[in-house]
Amino acid sequence: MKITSAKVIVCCPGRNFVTLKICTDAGICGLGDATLNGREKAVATYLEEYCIPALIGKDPRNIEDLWHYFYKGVYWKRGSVTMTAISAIDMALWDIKGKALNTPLYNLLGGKSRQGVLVYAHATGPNLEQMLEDVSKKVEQGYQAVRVQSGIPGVGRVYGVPKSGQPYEPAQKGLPHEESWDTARYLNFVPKMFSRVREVFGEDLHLLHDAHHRCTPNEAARLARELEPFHLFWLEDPVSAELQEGLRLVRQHSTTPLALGEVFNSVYDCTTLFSEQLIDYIRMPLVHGGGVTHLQKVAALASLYHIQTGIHGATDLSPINLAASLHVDFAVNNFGIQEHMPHAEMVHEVFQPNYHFEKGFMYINDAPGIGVELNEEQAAQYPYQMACLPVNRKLDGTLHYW
Ligand code: KDG
Ligand code: MG
Repeated sequence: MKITSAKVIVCCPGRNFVTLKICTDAGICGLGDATLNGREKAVATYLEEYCIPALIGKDPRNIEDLWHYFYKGVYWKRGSVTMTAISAIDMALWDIKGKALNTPLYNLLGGKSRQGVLVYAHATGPNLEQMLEDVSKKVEQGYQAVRVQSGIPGVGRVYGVPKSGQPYEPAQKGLPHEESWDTARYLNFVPKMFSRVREVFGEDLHLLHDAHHRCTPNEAARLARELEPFHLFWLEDPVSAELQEGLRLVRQHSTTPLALGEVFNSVYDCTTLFSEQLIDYIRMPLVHGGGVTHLQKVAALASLYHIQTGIHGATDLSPINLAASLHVDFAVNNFGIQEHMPHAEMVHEVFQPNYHFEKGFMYINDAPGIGVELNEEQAAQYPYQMACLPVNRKLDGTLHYW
């Protein structure tokens, strides 16, 4: 089999998505997600200018070899843009392989290790009461695990907390907008927030929280320790993990489970965290973390250190990425939980998914490959619109430095 053509499709059904489509002389095409929120065109250009010309004529069945060709062969290893491009190629090749063998991707990864994939929902609100209402909604929908975020009294617009009634979407049209932050108010507020959530919803609901890299290791240690009575499923990104050693301090002071890695793009971002057992869940997404091929290796290494997966699944990653993640979730032994933020209806005019949610779990049908269809005519109805993630300033105007 040979690759005969490949193209990049950029569309904006409510938000931007970048998709790579690779076709072969066998008449089989595969799809890969290449969306890097706020930097979509950088990945599209990287693919169009450098990767696609090098893919033509290659045998798509040699996925491992092609992964290393694009990883090692360029000399400039790693980085979000490069790794997102490699991820898209990798996903599309696995999609082709599944279709060529007429089997769903999970079968090629060792088969199913479980009957359903436990997922967590997002509950948010500009204040405590509205956040509690949103938790109720998620519980009514059947979720057994809920990530809880709320506006903080005395702090303006907070990252990841949409205005009342609006869906979660941290990227805004145009250049980056500015949000505010105050760590002291945040640290005082969050334990009170979880105390209230436990009071209303009891002990059985799994609760998660994302600190969005806002704390120093010492602040994060205090937060993790003060959250212990509320038995979180995890505390996510308490610190920015460029300094992996920073997690030692957090770990030494608390038993609250820690989840990191949604911004990682290589196993080398994880080695200290894994080998010193500094985290409990690894959040690396397929789309920025080298695709199925690399995630399998990350999951395998994590399993040696009693670390489980908790793959990133926000709505800025396309349905192709979510479906591919679910195949990995089904297959790996050390699966923990999968993030689930349902895409807006408009997104499903373009991407027809093969998964569904029921009573706290997600399921995937047996369509071959990754199993998501792309409607290119519909995609063309929604042209790219520039959008960026926000920057964060402390209340005195200082750009947040973590
Ligand atoms: O593009 C940024 C989002 O993917 C991120 O804000 C989502 O933190 C996030 C999460 O945990 O889903
Ligand atoms: Mg996060």
